Amino acid sequence: MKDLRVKFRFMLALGLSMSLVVAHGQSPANTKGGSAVPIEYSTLQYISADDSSAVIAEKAAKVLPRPNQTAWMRLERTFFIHFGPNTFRGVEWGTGREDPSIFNPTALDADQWVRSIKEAGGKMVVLVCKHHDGFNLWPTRYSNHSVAASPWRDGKGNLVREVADAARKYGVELGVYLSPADLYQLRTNPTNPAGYYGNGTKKLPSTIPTDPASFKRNPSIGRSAAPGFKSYAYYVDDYNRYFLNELYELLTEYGPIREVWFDGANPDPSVSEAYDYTAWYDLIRKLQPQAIIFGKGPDARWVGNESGIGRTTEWSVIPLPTSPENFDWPDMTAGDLGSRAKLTPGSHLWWFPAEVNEPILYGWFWDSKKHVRTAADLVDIYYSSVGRNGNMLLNLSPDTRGLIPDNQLAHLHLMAQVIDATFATNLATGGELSADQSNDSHSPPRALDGDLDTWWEAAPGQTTATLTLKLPKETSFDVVSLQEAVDHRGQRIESFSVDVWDGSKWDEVDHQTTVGHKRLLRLNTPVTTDQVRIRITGSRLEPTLAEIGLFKQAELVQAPAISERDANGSVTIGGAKSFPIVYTTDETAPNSKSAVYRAPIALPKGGTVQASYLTPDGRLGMMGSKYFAGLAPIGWKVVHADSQDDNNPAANAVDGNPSTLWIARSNPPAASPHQITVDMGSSQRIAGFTYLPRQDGTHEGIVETYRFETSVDGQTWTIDVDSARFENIENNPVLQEVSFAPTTARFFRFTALKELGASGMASVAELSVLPAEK
Ligand code: FUL
Repeated sequence: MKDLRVKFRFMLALGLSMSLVVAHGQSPANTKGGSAVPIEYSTLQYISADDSSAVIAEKAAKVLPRPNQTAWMRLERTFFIHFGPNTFRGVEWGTGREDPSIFNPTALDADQWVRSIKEAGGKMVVLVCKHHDGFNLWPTRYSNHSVAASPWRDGKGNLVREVADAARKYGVELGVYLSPADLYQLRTNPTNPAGYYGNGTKKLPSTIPTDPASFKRNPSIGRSAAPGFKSYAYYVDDYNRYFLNELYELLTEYGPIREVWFDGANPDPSVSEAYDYTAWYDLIRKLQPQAIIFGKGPDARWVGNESGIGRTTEWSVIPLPTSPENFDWPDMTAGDLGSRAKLTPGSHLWWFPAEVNEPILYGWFWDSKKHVRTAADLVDIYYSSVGRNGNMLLNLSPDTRGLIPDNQLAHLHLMAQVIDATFATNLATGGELSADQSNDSHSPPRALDGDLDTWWEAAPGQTTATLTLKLPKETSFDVVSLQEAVDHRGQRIESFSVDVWDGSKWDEVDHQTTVGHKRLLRLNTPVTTDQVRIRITGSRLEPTLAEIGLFKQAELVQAPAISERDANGSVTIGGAKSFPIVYTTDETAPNSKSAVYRAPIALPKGGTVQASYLTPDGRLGMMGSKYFAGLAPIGWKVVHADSQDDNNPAANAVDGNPSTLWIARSNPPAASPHQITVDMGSSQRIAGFTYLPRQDGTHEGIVETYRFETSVDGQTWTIDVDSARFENIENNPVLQEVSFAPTTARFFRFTALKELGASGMASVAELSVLPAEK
């Protein structure tokens, strides 16, 4: 009985309904004494040892999203804001030792933030309310380390309030990011000796919200509950009580909250603290049942990178090795998370959609040196996130004024214009959709009615189907949009092709795997036809389509392609269009008078190439942009490396090719720490270096902590940077640029002091140095 009660409490904590409990306990084998037991739709299914492959597929097809997920998936375009002490220090991760006086934006305008998001088609803003440094952007009752201790608005400011007010004004939903890792509260933080994090206190009966005056003495004493909310009892230690009280404040004082974002990252794991996720989830469900719990939580999963790239096969139904109430929600970064091969006996099938987060800068917090992703890149990201069955969560970074700078806004607005213009008119509307067979209650026109809650469905027993769309007239399009009726029928389609009629035969223009909430296919060149065919070639159960769309991008939406820089320091530009390409290398946007591209561009000292197509009537297409950091390795030689893998020699670290690696082996005779010395052939005046971590999606050997030294003669060495860390490199392995005092050197030495992964090897895609003068 006790067990059952505990289980029921967990289920409530996860927001599961009783229907789920019944479904969870159903006869999993689907047969009993020879007679078939129907498999009901449910938010959770369990695969038994004796389930046939057909039963497994049916169970996977009958997992439905929970109500909070339905609303969330339909937001599609959402935004993050990272702003805090890190903004003022130009770092990605803080230390928790920052003086709150550094938080002093001079012109902060949350209205500008949310207005920009609204204008960019954003449906939600997730505000980082407390990052890993532990500084609170609202005047919490439970810590002095907050805006109240800063000079901003004379210590009377509340940034969560300002963002919440602006969100309400613009009809944008609100989410909150609250970092579980908290360096200010860390027991070992000398600036806060009374820190709660990992302080080893006993769990005590605690009323949430706790009376701040008796937080440590007797936390069973509560303060008054927020209007319209109740108080709750938990049995927790100091840090979890602190965290629950912060959650309580954020979830009761700022209106409806759509998402609570739990980051798994922890810059200082030397002190351990057991997060009481069960209590946190329970409190969230009680205070804001419609909220999505992201990341370290049951409702939405990190796609696995911070570059905006979803999987081409992206299942929202994910097999969990244990029941959701007992699962600890690790990062799921493997390529295949949900194919049939993964649906094995003992799995609990759970709706767990992807969220695809990416910063507009090459980093989460603003710094004047960080480059902005171009509108063309952002449009690509839209297709690789929303277009691959995931929500897009694009971060904007206000600067030290407290404003989103113009260079971010320009690209943001152009991205939105392009996307909005592309999807303004569904060219399939008015067409006649038929299917080779259909369920009587779900005829083809339902996939063209603009309503996600009505759908076409294949006839009972059919798992393949052909739908034919006859267009009223010849139409050109280059984007195909498909949406399954996931909220009513789950995710089913496993493979499909799109064909167009060329007047005498069908030509296949694309073949893909999953669809889910939304799948966008972007064709390289537009096709013109009066008939389109969608062939569903594999499905877990009768396939469905809630909506079909055909769209046409503006002519010059795809930017010219800028190559990597070769070993001689040259960059080439190419593209699918026959128009001339104009370009610049001085960071200004190209215009009709800019140089016309004719031959490879020499960039031996690094720089930025920006390029657009130019039409004969003087119109410019979208701009492509690529930044090349540091000196090209012309004439460079590796003079020493502690070791090298046979297929990944040390020379690869300075070959100008980002896709080849130097891998230093972990086994003898490799020295530890791993080290490489490079002779640049002649003396250079330099002021920094760059490290490009491997870009192949693997993290093994990526250098996290390093030393960088320079030398004139290869004998006497100067340490330019020692024991420094590439912050957040595990989650966001982008190019790292490190500046130091200008110096003259012919040799440099890079030492890996700590790498990611357990194998003990180090990996480097490229190393270079930054010239003191460009
Ligand atoms: C990461 C964090 O470490 C970054 O600083 C950022 O907040 C990003 C969204 O998540 O894991």
